[in-house]
Amino acid sequence: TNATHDEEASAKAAAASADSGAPTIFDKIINKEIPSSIVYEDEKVLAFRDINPQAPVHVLVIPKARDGLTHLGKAEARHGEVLGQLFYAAKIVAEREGILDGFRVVINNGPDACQSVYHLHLHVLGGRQMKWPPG
Ligand code: D5M
Repeated sequence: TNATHDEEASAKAAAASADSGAPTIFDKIINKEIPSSIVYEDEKVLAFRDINPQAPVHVLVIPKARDGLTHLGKAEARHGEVLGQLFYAAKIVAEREGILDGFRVVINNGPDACQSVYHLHLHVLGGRQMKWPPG
């Protein structure tokens, strides 16, 4: 139908613009232009509380320099170091938040995974019993 066709067309348009490399809200957070609740920060990585928490602890870990990493699907060998730094920062966040006994690290990659911000980020979730499979 036309309605289905329109929905598909607009979904494709949204997906196409989604990883365009345009600045995201996270740039403003990195530059402290908008407030965030920072849990951990170093030279390369910033971790702050998700504005729409899905668990008692829900922290986002991002690279300060996106460097092409709109999403994990854009990862190249040269990103290996920062990818490692992100995972290590996730562990520091879990430690600081007291959830080392059980936490989840999630990356939503692309439209089919409902990614909404195209600046790579790890979700660190915990503080409650996690379920499997996730939605
Ligand atoms: O996750 C993107 C996440 O980013 C989503 O859980 C909301 C969060 N978000 C969006 N804007 C903000 C601000 N301003 N502060 C904190 N958290 C924010 P995704 O995996 O792309 O769906």
